[in-house]
Amino acid sequence: MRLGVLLLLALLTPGLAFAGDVVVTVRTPQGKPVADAVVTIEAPHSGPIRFAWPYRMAQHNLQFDPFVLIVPVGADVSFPNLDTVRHHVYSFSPAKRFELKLYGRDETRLVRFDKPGVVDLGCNIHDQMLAYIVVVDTPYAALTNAAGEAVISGTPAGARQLKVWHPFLKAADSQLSVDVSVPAQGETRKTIVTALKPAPDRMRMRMY
Ligand SMILES: [Cu+2]
Repeated sequence: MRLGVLLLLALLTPGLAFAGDVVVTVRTPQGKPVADAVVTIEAPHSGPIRFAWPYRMAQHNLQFDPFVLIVPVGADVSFPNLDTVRHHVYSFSPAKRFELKLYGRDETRLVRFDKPGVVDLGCNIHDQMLAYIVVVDTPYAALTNAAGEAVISGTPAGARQLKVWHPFLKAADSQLSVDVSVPAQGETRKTIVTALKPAPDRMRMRMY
């Protein structure tokens, strides 16, 4: 009887029973870490997708912050203006076309992102302002840190496809795809080596 209950629990919580962590490092052929890369793995999941970070794209010191934001499909993203000047945020991307007409300090707008895809953001007033919202329909997603590392925890075990996207990645659609075998427990490591295109001139204020 007790064994039956345990088996039932294992069946009801496959994610807990057979899931591993995927640790991804993205770097250039010269060995430079690539920060702000979006790493995703497609795998079965149920229930709404929630990430631990805020769904927030601030404007601060005439820049967007963060540079790349991952949100789940259907997320409402806030766009607080922390500057004393006004901004006019827009996107022409197919995944989300919108504009937030001139708005001032401490004002916030909410935008819902209802389609997966990459949304390029700009500001009509400040040309150097550029950022990306990547709308995903998988909970297995993470952004690389300054060391070029991202950890996707609790991924269902099995043969999966891992995708890496970065706005300046030298590949079709700025994306690479590799196979990964996710263990039933513990972690697996993957290193992705990719060249980057030079950042656009208008972004020279950034570190890329
Ligand atoms: Cu602006």
